[in-house]
Amino acid sequence: MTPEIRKKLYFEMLRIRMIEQKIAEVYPEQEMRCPVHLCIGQEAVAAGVCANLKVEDQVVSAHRSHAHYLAKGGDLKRMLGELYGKVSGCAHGKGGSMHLIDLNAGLLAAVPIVGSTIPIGVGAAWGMVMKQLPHLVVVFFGDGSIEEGVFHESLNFAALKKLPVLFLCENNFYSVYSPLEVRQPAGREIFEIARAHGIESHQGDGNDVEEVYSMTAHAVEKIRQGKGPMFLEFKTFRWLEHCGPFWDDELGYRKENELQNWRERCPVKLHENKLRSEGLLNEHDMVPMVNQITEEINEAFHSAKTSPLPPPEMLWTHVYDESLPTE
Ligand SMILES: Cc1ncc(C[n+]2csc(CCOP(=O)(O)OP(=O)(O)O)c2C)c(N)n1
Repeated sequence: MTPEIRKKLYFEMLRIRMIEQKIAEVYPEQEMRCPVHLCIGQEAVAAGVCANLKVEDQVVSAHRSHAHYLAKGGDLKRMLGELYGKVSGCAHGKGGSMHLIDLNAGLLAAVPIVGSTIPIGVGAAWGMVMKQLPHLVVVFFGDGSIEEGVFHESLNFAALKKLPVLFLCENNFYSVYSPLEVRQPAGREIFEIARAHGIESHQGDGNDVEEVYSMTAHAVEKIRQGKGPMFLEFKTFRWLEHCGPFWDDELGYRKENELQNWRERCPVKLHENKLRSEGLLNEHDMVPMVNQITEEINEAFHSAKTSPLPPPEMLWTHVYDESLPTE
């Protein structure tokens, strides 16, 4: 891995972290009129995976989608416009945080019905095959998705048709307040379920961005060679409440010290320390980086806050794709 890639991964994670921290900070102003599911603590997965993708590769995501959107090259102004429900938003302000889309960047859809994006991604991958395009699709989903029946149908179909799809499970151990222990038999590993469908599957450390990057590079290479789907499970942890900008550890649904232990393994800090110890990053690099991101964030928030709301007549637009033949 070149020093440039390693530094780019750091910048990407820092940018996602700073954007989400700003969303958390201003959310209580009550101007963003949609729920937000923040991914603070999970930045390494989005950054490490998407750094291996081309613009033409497609990504689908679920309710916790900001990092995937940003890492895939989605436009920040259009993302924040969407969170503020404004016409400048990437879904014209009609979708909110859980319906991000940026076709120019290959972000096909974010859909919050748990598990629902898995067959959408498989369909998109099948489309790639039918159109003989050399690209692939990445489906991001959480550990909660594996309990939906459509997960198994989709994996079976993708394996059967050898589709160019990477199933990417971000295992943060909780579905809202329910830990994996009350949802899955003891000792069952998620990546092994995928393996049982005949798909090459691996498990990695989702807080180590270099591991995420390398494992994804291997998977993407195989998929591009036409070897069919791959499955990666990365273990990581969400720091804040399931939905919203606040901390909720006082509720006691997580094990004692669990959050603290994961915070000590902050993906951004881990990578920063590594780069610093190798002399690849120092204070002189950090200051302009932080300034650049801060400026970008301020501009994007200003744009989102000052953009108009969609006019009432827009209620009837973008409901169906009018360009499609009706017969
Ligand atoms: C079919 C369906 N059931 C329940 C919900 C409510 N719900 C929203 S997010 C969520 C938890 C999903 O957990 P996971 O997939 O592990 O993602 P995480 O929130 O941990 O990132 C649930 C149950 C939903 N959106 N869709």
